[in-house]
Order: sequence, then C-alpha cells, then structure tokens
Amino acid sequence: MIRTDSVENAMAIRRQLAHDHHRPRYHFQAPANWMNDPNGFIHWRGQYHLFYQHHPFGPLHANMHWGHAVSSDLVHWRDLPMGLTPTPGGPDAGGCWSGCAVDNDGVPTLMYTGVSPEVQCIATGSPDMLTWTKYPGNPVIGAQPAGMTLTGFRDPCVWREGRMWHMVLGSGITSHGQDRGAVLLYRSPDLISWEYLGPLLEDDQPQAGVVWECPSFFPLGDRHVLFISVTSTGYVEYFVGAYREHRFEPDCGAHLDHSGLFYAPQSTLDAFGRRLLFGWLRESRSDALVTAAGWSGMQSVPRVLTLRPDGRPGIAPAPELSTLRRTHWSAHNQTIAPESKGVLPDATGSSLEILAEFAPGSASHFGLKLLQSPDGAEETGVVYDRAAQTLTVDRSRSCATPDGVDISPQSASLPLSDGDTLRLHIYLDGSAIEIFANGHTCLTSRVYPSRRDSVGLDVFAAGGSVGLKSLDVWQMASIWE
Ligand code: DQQ
Repeated sequence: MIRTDSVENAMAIRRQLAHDHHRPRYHFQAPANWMNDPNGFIHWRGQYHLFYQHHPFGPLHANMHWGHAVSSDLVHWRDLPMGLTPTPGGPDAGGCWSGCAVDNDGVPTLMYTGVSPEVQCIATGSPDMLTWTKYPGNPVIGAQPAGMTLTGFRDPCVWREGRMWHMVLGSGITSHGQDRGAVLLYRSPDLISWEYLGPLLEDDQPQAGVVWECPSFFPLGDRHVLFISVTSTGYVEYFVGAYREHRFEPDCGAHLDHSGLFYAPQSTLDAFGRRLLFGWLRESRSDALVTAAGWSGMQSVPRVLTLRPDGRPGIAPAPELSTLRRTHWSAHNQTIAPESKGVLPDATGSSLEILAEFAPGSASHFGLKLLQSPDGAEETGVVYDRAAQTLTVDRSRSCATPDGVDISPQSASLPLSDGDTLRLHIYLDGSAIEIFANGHTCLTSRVYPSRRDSVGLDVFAAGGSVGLKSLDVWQMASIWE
C-alpha cells in the first residue's frame, strides 16, 4: 500500500508513478491513491490554495481526508501537509467530506461536511494555512431542518452578504413519497450559529434518492450562477438567474460539461476579479484497473468563467496554462480530403495542447485523431458530424484491450450556422481529454490506450473535404519538473 498522508515523500511517489502513461503531466492530481472533489479553493495572500477529497491509504473512495496544495501561478503546485483528517469519535469520524474555504476577517476558515450522519463542521487555519484546528463545538449544524426529510445534507458553499454569512448545502427533499434534488439556504452572523432560510432551488422533476451535491453559488456579472452535481445522472448543471431577497429565479440552465466525467466543480474569485473553477475528472475504467494503477481521479485544468452576451456562462482554460507550452508545430490553410494523411507528422505526444480551426466543406464528418498508434490500431477520434451537428469523442478504438474500460462515445450538440467555423481547443494529458469548442461547449473525456506508442496526431475528413484554417500543437511541460 502506498501512503500519501505525509508530504515528505509526495514528490518521490509522484516520480515513482510517472512511468504510467495514463497519468497526466500537467493536470493537478494527488501523489497517488484516490482523489475526487476540489475543496476549499481560495486565493489567499497571493497564492492559490486547493484542497481536495483524498483517501491517503487506497485508490478507491473511502476515509475522506482533505489533501492540500498551493500554487502561485495556478499551474505549478506544491504539496502541503494534509488539510483535514477525520477525528476518531468526532462528528467527522467517518470522513471529512466536501466544503469550502472563506476569509473570516483574516482567519482562514474551512467549512465542510462530517460523516456519518452528514453534519456541518468548521476548522480555522494558521495564517500560512499549514495547521488547522477544528472548532471544539463541532458540528455547527448537527441536525437537518425540523420537519423535513432529506436525501442528503452536505457540501457547504459559504459567502458573505453584507454583515451576514450565507451558505448553500447540497440536498434533496422528500415529500409525498417523491425525492427532488434541492439546494438549501442558510445564514449566520458568525459561521457558528446558523438559521435555515428555506430551499434556494428545488427540482421540478422527482428522481428517487437524488441529491444535488456540491452546490456552488456566486455572482457573475449582473447575474447569479448556481452549479449542482446530480447524483442520479452524474452531470453538472448550471443555472443563471436573478438572486433577490433569498430567492433565486433561474432563467436558463443546461449541462456545464457534456460528459459525466467532469463533476463537483468548485469556483472562487481571485484577487484579479476572475471567477476560477476546478472540477474533478473521474475515471472511466473499472475499480480493478484503478486498484492496479494505484491512483484515481485528477482535477480539470483551471477554467475561467465569464458571462456571455447571450446570458450563459462562458468557460475558457486559464491563460496561465500557456506557460507550459514547449515545442510548437503548426499548419495553415490546407484542404483535407479523405485520403489526406500526416498533416503534421512530427507532432506527437500524449501531453499536448491543440488549437484547430476547421471551415466545414463537403465532408460529412471531420476532426482530429489523437493518441494514434503507428499502425492505426489504436486512436481516439474527435469527430464533428455535420448532419447531426454534434461533436463526439469516439473512444471505440482508444484502447486495444478494453476490458474494464468504458469506450462508449461522448457527444455534445454543437450547431454551426452557415459560415461558422469549428474552433477546438483541446488539452490532452495522458488519459485526460478536455475540449473547449467555439468558446462555449465543454466536453471532457478519459481514454486509456494500451500502447505507449499511441502518441500520433492527425486531422481527417470523411465523405468530402474540409478546410483546415489552422492547426497549432504544443508539447506541454510537466508541472512537477
Ligand atoms: N463527494 C464528497 C461529498 C460530495 C461528493 C464525498 C461529490 O461531499 O457530495 O467524497 O462527488
């Protein structure tokens, strides 16, 4: 068993696992073992602090601690000692589940869910955030609101509104034999005594046992945005709307990412006024394969949120990522026909950033092939289907030995009007693929090529030709070197 409860050997463990070609080089992840939700993400005294759900003694979900890392540039991270550890006999004996960090007049404070049962706890930190003291009166919320039956009661997201603290909790409300995902709103003068104000939002559709987990609620431009992670579907939904007098009235909502592999995102406002976001990239392979690998889960690349003119959230990779760019290859203004091959033959690798712009022509399908083996037996397609107007990650041939690996396709609807180009911004990193399309559509995938030489890249067209306006590919540096 690899132990990751001590910061001393974290780098040695990272080096030990670096031979695994499914490990990312520039996505943040735990040194080894299990990682899931980002927690306590905060820009504190000029540094980004990121905590995360972590099981330091095994690669599957159990025994939740808060791992902790710090970065001055949002890209390179340094492991810090564990943030939170379950206290035997305490309200978090069964695990320190997700939560947030706030600045309480200069005192860094974590609010999180202790289990089991699910109760809310706080811990205060030293100014350098290296030591944490749990509040002796924990839990600060030990009981669910009187008279309510809930499917879940967890994942506090806290903010200050005037002189009062406010908080939303992930939940689901059972009523007349039906469960509906819900987010509960509370307020407090001191982070310790909390008053329940009512549901901030409740689903209009019932789903048995559903919990709206990991709510994240914040102002964006002149609107408010709510993210929830839905247990029954595995997707993250966003809502944009008006928040007044403790009521949130959404006027639009949709998937935040078009695959269920991006989950439990958490956002923070940094000192530059940017709304930043990390999400957990789940595995797409069996527990047996995860156990053999000795690690599970990573964080997405840092994403920047904005409000687009159409009132929906815009999501873009943080510009700091460009500091990782190394060798660069590019091609411009080419016509790609079905027989075209090898547009950038030297551009290979499994940790790449790719910018591609296509002008649709007569091709029925076009796009990119990633992680291609020299004989073409393994490859992952990023395919635009003109008739269906969809963008798909085709994983059917991503792994020649797919036992225990999910190779089902992942698709996003992406209509293009006449004259529109398809602009793909792709971060490929070991087994992770994050796609940002036309500045508004996110599609996250995981693939597990069996071969180490599955590192080729190409563009393709089928059923006709497509214009490749530009293709830029960078090899990306490791964030640990
Ligand atoms: N993960 C945490 C919970 C949260 C869930 C437990 C979402 O707090 O609801 O690890 O992935």
